Amino acid sequence: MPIEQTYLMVKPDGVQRGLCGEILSRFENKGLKIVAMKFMVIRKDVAENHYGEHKGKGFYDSLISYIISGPVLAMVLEGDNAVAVCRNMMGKTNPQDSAPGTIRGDFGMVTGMNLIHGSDSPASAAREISIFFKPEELITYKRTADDWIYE
Ligand code: D4T
Repeated sequence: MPIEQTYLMVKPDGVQRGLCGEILSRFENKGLKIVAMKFMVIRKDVAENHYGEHKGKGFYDSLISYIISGPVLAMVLEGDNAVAVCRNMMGKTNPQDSAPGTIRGDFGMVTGMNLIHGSDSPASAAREISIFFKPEELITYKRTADDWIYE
């Protein structure tokens, strides 16, 4: 499997509920490597770019106002097959359908407040990383724990 980078974001409800540490811990404990991280309030034009594929849908306006309603914790994580691994850890889009043990399954109740965003493909990850981070903000380093995470 390929080493991939993926874009993850604790959404405003996750920040307001004090779940940044809990959510980040899950990814760290799993073995994903932090490559970049930023705490910010997303500008409206940036949110519209990020969620461009949903423009015109019924939930689009509320999605945009929600995602810019408060700070988010944006990050790039890296690992073997990281996009799919992180999506599995997040759970289904509707938290009521998400399996227990997933982030949305354990902490969420409705789709419009589903705590976390994660890229759904390597192509989306590349696009989303470039929206939120400059190339020089992605940190390259050797993590000694990798010798005990990967064979
Ligand atoms: P994100 O993109 O936030 O990681 O979520 P998903 O990849 O799991 O889901 P998505 O792209 O289909 O939806 C993006 C975002 O819109 C919200 N949403 C979605 C909503 O409020 N109502 C809806 O009916 C749907 C489908 C939730 C996530």
